[in-house]
Parts: sequence; C-alpha cells; structure tokens
Amino acid sequence: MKRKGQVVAHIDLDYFFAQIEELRNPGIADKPVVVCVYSGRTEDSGVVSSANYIARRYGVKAGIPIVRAKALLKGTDAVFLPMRRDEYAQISEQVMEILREFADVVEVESIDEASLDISSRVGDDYSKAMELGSEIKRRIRELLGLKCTIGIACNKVVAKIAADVAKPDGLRIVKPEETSSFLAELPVEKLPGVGEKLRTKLAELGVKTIGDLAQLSMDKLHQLVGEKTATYLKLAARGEYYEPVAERRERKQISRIITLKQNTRDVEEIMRQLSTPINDVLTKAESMGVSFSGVGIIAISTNLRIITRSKTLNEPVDRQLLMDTVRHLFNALLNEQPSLMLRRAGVRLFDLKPASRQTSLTFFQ
Ligand code: DCP
Ligand code: CA
Ligand code: CA
Repeated sequence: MKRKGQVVAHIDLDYFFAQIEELRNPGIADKPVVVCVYSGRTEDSGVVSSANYIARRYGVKAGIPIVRAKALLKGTDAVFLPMRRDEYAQISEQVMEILREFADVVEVESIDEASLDISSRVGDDYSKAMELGSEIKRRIRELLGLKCTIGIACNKVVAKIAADVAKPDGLRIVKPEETSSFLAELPVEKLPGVGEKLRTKLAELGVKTIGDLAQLSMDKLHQLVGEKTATYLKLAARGEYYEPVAERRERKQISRIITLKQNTRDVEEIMRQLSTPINDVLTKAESMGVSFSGVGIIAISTNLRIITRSKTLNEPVDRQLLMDTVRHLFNALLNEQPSLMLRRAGVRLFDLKPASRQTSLTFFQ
C-alpha cells in the first residue's frame, strides 16, 4: 500500500449505454436519448439506466423513474429505448481488449470503466502519460467510435476523480505535486465511497470538501464509519491511497478484431484476413488452458455501426468447427443485410471452461 511512483490511467466511457444506441442509430444523436430498464409491470414502470448529455440538460439521469424522465422531456423529440445489456457487455469487452494494448495490468472496475497501471510505459514522465492518454482516446474512438474520459494520476482514486471532473470527452492529468491542491476544493461526495448518507453526516461536522475530510481527526471519522472505511477515507482524501492496480476477474471471453485491408462484404476475403486473429485467439485459449463452446463474430460497418452475432455449440470447439461457425455467421449476417459493408471484423470465443488434458492434446492440431 505504501508503493509510490505509480502512474494510473482511469478510463470511463461517456454516457455509455446511450452512446452505443446513438452509434447504432446516428439519427438520434441530436435528440435526448434515454436507455431504460423496463420492469414490465405497467408500460412505463422501471428506471432510467443511462441518458445522453442532451437528456441530462432536462434533469434526466440514471436511477430516476421512466415516468419522471418522460415528464421532464415532455414536448421534446426524446427517444426512449430498452436496455440491451448483452450487446453493451460485448462492446465493453472490446474496449477492455483495446486497453490491454496500453498496459500490462488492467483492472476492470465496471462495465464501462477500468484502471491501467501505465508506470512501466511512461516512467514518471507525465507528459508521456498525457500522450498515452490521448492515444488511448484516439484508439477507442477510431476502432469503436466511442468517446471516453481519462484521468491520470498517482493512484487509482485520484485518477478516477480526475476522470469524473473531466467528463465528457476529457483528459485530465494530475501530477503528483498537484494532488493535494486538486483534491482540496472538490465536494467531499466526489470521493469514491462517500455516498449520500455519509455526505450528510460529514456536512453536520462542517466537512464539505475533500480537503476538509483530509483534516478531520481520525477519532471523529471513526465515530461515523468502521475502522477500515475510516482508514481508507483518510488516506484517499489525502491522495495517498496507493492500492495497486490488479486484474480482478477471470476472463470471460477472448477476442481479436482487425481493420480489413479494404472495405468489403466478401466472406472468403474476410475469412482470409481473419486467419491470423483466429490463430491468435486459439493460441490464447491454449495458453490459458481453456476450451470454449461459444463462437462470436464482430462486424464494424463503414459507418462504425457495431454488429455482433454468436452461436453456442454443444461441445468444445476445435479449429475446423471454429472456422466453419465464423464463416456461417458472416454469411448469415451479410445475406441478411445486403447493403452492409465492413470496415473491421473480429472473432470472439466465449463460454470458456478449463480444458481437460485429453482435449488440450488434440485440440489445436
Ligand atoms: N448504469 C445503470 N444504472 C445506474 C448507473 C449506471 O444501468 N444507476 C449503467 C448505464 C451506464 C453505465 O452503467 O451507461 C455506466 O455508468 P456510469 O455511471 O459511468 O454512467 P454513464 O456512462 O451513462 O454516464 P457518464 O458519462 O456520466 O459516465
Ligand atoms: Ca460512464
Ligand atoms: Ca462508470
């Protein structure tokens, strides 16, 4: 925990679910867009999951009832859409794959955010870190068409706050020597872990800013929260919570996407160009010691629409079955959408299971 000299980049996608819907249907991007979780009880029961920035100007935000959002947006040409979580999750995985090119350790913190330890890439040079941050933003924009915000600082907490204040489409660098002054004036609820309840209790003690919290005595803090939380809050408020960036969960899928040499809808041409990525995912599966029964394709159109298709097989998939399934999925997609022209194409393995020794011996031949 005492480790200093980290450089951490925190990435958070802007209005993530709503942005994906805009990308899928660019005609709605100049309207308020509200992605909803319909509970199904009555037509409009449920809550808002994500709102674009136009909808937010009317006070619409995640967590409010759909009925309330409709009232706030009455008289506008707002678009209400149901949440399609599987698709967002797949796109999230693509974002995380891109991030893995930029750091040795990537901690996926939620569907739309991750922390990267970029120390080994930039040393302690924050101007290099700034360039790396711009490059990450460019790549995600270029490959997936998505906007994100990045904060870069000396630990995960400060990097996350930096991203939060730089939203949307921002890049904010907080050099180590700027950490205290950056945090000091920010409202205390900007600190991850300070929710509405704690904010109210702290306000009663006159603690309004993160700087105030950094000054609060440990005894007083301890009266409000448990010892562990008090220790975290105290260190975090001083910008000194140095928990290392660590991979959190097992990988659920393996994927590779390439930019095609030229835009095409010729399946055999796509298959030829996918032969290296297919080898790569098989090698990766082998090195992880897993077999898989899910095969997916990713198609990104010339206007950056992301389309995914997948198939779950009953048995562990070998190379031939993988190729056949990928070819079949592209054929079906392109037949179904006669005007679709592809700019990028990819392959995805999922339903990963530990491979038995028996299968792994013959699996990749
Ligand atoms: N989400 C949700 N319900 C919530 C909060 C979030 O379903 N109460 C989902 C939808 C969001 C995604 O998680 O798109 C990421 O959450 P964020 O809090 O990062 O919010 P956004 O990405 O929508 O907006 P921002 O631009 O503020 O990051
Ligand atoms: Ca977000
Ligand atoms: Ca987020």
